[in-house]
Amino acid sequence: MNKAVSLFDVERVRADFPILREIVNGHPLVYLDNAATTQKPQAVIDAIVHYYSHDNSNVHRGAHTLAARATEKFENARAKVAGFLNAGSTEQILWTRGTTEGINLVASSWGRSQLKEGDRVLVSAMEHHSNIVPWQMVAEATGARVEAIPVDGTGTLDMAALQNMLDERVKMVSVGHVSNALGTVNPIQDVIALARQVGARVLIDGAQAVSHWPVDVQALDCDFYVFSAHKVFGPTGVGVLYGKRELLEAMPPWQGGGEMIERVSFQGTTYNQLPYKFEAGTPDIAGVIALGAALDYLNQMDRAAAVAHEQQLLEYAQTLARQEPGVTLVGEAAHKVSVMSFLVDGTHPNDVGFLLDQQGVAVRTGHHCAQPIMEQYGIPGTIRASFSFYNTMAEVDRLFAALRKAREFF
Ligand code: 7TS
Repeated sequence: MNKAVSLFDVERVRADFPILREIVNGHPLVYLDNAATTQKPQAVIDAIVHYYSHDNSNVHRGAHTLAARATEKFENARAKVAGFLNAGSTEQILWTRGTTEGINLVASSWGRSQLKEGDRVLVSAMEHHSNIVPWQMVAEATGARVEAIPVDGTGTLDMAALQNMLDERVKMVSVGHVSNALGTVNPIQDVIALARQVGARVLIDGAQAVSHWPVDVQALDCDFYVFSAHKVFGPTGVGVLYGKRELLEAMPPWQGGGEMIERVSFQGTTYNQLPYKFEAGTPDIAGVIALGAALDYLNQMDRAAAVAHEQQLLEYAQTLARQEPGVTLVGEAAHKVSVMSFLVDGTHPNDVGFLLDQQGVAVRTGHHCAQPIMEQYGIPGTIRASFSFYNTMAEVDRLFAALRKAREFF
């Protein structure tokens, strides 16, 4: 047995995730939809229950013990995220509702204040819609243009094309760290270095990366990095936007309301300091605290062993897929996370997804909010099995057994 696997006790890890014991349609659940959302360890569930049972209060406002307790835990979670990303300071960690809101915040605040007619924003052809549409909206408002960096048939970003596209009119390069539809890991360090040569800013959509390995925003030297708590074993409704301090300082507030102000009067309002300038209204306090618990959970894990286990799941699944008659992989970049998109001859992905679900196997089917790359490949969508460290080789076998059974219906 490989050393990495022997270091990783998958059964012990599975015991931490109560939902993995669920029976679905009469079968033990095989959860292979981790790119859509990850499951939550008991520690995260406990953090939410504990917060509402013992600490519930509004943050930064009350003059009482519970408010102080809630505020301390809330800000402590911000420090955990700063550590998780190796950000320079906690003031550079802003709470959002998720990746989508983080990108919208940057597109609206930075984009509307910085972009003008003729400016160019580059995104990759395999982006999630949430890293395309906010830029199209700001382009419409400012006269800037959104252009796609080409992606080849294997799902690999065309770096030579990117180099050719770059000129001084490119003001933003916004790319995913990892493609949710294909699993491709993009060479973002190289993307950032190229963008720097023309003075462009870089936003990295980390939604699909943070569940696999630690990220160091200072080493990357990106301008913005965004992710969602629910994709990193935390709750839905919370996300993180990291930004370089000088950019965040210069950006106008996005939403107005409580918390984001210094002083309000009808003569003129002044704004709060970072990070509160961008945090109008009561946040998802329990969610933020539970994200902190999710990061604690990850930090006590051997993450190198976890990702090695995921890579073994991917390799095994892709090997079986290549041997399976009528199955075609979609996305075979050299560097991938444990996401396997595929097609089955003579079937529609949605029908296959339904038949897998009947056998307790949860996958996602469709365009995965990445319609442009599906259109480029001339397909309506794919069947996507996305593996996390709590999945097993036996579950990969269950996927293929269920697939063979599903095919009997066609
Ligand atoms: N960016 C990427 C790369 C994503 O994978 C997703 C969600 C988002 C942005 C949006 O994240 P949200 O938390 O704001 O919704 N991706 C998926 C998926 O692949 N299946 O369901 C959601």
